[in-house]
Amino acid sequence: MASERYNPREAEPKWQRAWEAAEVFRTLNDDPRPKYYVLEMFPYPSGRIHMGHVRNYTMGDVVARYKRARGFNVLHPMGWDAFGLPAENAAIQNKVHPAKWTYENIATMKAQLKSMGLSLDWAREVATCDPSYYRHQQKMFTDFFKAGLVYRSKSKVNWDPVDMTVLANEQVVDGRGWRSGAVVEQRELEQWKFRITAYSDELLSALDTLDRWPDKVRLMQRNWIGKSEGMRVRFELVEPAPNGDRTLEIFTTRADTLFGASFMAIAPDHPLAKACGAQDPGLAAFQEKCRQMGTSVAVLETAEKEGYDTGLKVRHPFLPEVELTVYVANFILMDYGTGAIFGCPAHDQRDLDFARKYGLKVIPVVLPPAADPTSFTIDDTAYDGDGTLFNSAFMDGLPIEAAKEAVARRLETTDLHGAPQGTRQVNYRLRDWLISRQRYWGCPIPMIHCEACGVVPVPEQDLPVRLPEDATFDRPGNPLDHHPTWKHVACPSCGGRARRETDTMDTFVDSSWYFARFTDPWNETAPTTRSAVDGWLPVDQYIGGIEHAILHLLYSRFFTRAMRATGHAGLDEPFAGLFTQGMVVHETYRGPDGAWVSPAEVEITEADGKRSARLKATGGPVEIGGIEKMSKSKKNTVDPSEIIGGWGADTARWFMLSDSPPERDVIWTEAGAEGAHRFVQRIWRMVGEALPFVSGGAPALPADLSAAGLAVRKAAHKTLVAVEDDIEKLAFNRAVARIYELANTLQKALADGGAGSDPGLAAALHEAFDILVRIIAPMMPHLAEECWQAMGREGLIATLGWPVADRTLTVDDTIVLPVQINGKKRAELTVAREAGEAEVRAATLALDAVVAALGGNPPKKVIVVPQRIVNVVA
Ligand code: ANZ
Ligand code: ZN
Repeated sequence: MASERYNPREAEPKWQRAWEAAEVFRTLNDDPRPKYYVLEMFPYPSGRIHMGHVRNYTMGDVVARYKRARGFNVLHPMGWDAFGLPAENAAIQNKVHPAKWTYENIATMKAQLKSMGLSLDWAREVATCDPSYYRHQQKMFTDFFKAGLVYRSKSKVNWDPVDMTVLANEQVVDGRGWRSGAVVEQRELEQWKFRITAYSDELLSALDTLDRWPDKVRLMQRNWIGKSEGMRVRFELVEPAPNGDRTLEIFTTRADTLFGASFMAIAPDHPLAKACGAQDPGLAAFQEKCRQMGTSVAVLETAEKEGYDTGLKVRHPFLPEVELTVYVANFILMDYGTGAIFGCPAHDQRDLDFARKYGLKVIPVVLPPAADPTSFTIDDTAYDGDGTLFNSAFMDGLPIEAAKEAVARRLETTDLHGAPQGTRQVNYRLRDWLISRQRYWGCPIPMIHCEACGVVPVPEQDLPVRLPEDATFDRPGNPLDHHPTWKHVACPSCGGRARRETDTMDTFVDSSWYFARFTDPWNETAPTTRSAVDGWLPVDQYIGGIEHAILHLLYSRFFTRAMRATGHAGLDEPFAGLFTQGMVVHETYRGPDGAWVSPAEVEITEADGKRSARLKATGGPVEIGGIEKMSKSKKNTVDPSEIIGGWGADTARWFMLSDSPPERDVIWTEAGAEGAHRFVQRIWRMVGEALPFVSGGAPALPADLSAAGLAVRKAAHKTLVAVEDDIEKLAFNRAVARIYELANTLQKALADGGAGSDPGLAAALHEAFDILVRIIAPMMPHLAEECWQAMGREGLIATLGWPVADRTLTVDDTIVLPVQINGKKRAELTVAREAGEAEVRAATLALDAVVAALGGNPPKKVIVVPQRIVNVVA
């Protein structure tokens, strides 16, 4: 058998069938063993799996198989994030129904995932587009509504007038709809929202408890929630405004800089701006211009700061003689703070840009440490660092924080028209989550509009509100809205004529609770079963891409809290451990005409260390470009099915784990995959060569093991312990490297040929191969089973416990000391850890290198630094 090559095309499907027949990966909720929930972010069924999926799911599978072997009741489910725009676009372009398109893709991708040999409990599969899933989402929506966590309000949205739909900020490219190319308008529409801001503070503070999340993800969430502590300050208008207002209220985090104020600015849609615009056509035109620009962060950060003088003035709170002009400015947002600010150009860059443009004063009030107050000036960079106050009356000499406190106390106790002039205020950048989408392929929002009763939730017994199957996609706008009958219903409350909500939910809603549904997907009457969801959650290890670091994770954290508030779950945090894996990247290629060509079309040759490429088909020249994230647009993708169909799943899995730390990008190369495959074959060959010693039952280990036998045992047990540690830390590449080392050691031991006459070594090899095959099993499960069978072992490795390491073998009882001769390192000495000075000295002088250097003369000196180094002076 040693000469036979391992054939993954036969072995892999065979073992997959064996696992399935034995229901090895079926997970029971009432299993008494300790639970372990490992989950990878479920895929969008776009058509076929890509290498990113292979990497992500391989990592999760290693953890799942390892934890199973360690005695946990492992939950490792899979499903489909199946609603979304691509299905609807396919319907428009190819005249295929979104459901058909989606379910066909699911079938294809499921077969692909199965070919990877993932240890998934497919019995728990869910697809979010299935009424058996979304009915429960609708139930929770109505529960959230009743709990005040869902509401409807007017919101400014990006409106694509050609596609007749609302666009997310990311779908607006240079002010135009990403698909239609039409100039996007800002419209006020009634939209459904989740009250995520009810949990702003909790979502922020609980980040501190997520100690198994990457710091960078926690930081991104922290910034997204954006807590800022500041003050609301009311400024008195010198003349009452056209709408009768006598004060203008602003929000600031830097009340300490009040003496540096040189203007006021309000948002274009601030009530005061509207009142002034009604009387000033120039202002109205400016407001319209701002409206067209939109309010996305990218736009606000890059657009030139512009303003329009309203003619209004306010009085400075501490300097009654100072009057500040009120501008309408394009960089002030209405939905943050109060939609109004005081501008302090010296210490805020936007304010400085604005002041320079309109020739306003720049008054520095914070002096950097060691700067000279008589000469310190601001040119074109605002100073936002630390310092002490100056030019600031009662605050002079105070550090910033103390100055904030001083000014707060003063404003809180100053009266302005019967109210304190200032109040402390905490603000969050986080906004409520707008979930309305004017789309067909999403979860219908289960609400009914009745003229008499208002909005009425669809009663539970009428759920699910199913999508009509006979929708049409041949014109712009929302197919649910066009549908001739779907939206016409009787009001559940008064029985009168009413209209269904035709908006569907943002698909992020679907993915905000799927991890909870997996815990009991069979429950037909409720979204969750409390014993199951509370028993399984939190997910012990969640693995996915960094692109979901903010929204998906934050929404899921919100949803879990909302589920708790409505009795659907009993905990706050869904994911105890989070790991974000790097991307799969690949070289790019351009053909003779400059167009991208795929790796499959390219032949690479290497001559004199230089790589060159040409087209396989025509021999035409190909330019080798940079290494980039695999993407269809650059055609630098590799099809997982081709890899799996050719080299086998284990090769793909092994390579995905081997080359880089899992959090970094991994470069997919043909050579790397080939190397992984060589290793697969090498393990197989070694097992074949070792069969005389390793087949059948374990021989007893003799008490007086030979040195060779002991070395093999030590190598095996050390590797075992290290691999355990690596997998626990998700350091898969390190585990792989150690397994390579062990394979080398075992290969050498076999090659030395001593095992035939050394029963101790033979027994050690028996044990070592046992360990080797079982520790590769989480990574290369098919190969492991095949080897296990060849070695004549019983049962499936997939059902076996993890080998138990003998810790006495993993501590070294010898040490290696460097030996220097006249100050230069010339040799190494291996001695017993407890060896005394005399012993070390004698052993040193017996070393070949030392004997040669001394040339028969006695050494002038031998200095032994115990446990560290030996110096010989010749
Ligand atoms: C005066 C000031 C002086 C400010 C200074 C900053 C530096 P964060 O930390 O993000 O909360 N601001 C307040 N409301 C705004 C709005 N609706 N649109 C645009 N900008 C707004 O930022 C708070 C600061 O952002 C506030 O503090 C205010 O400018 C500005 F040296 O007030 B500051
Ligand atoms: Zn009614």
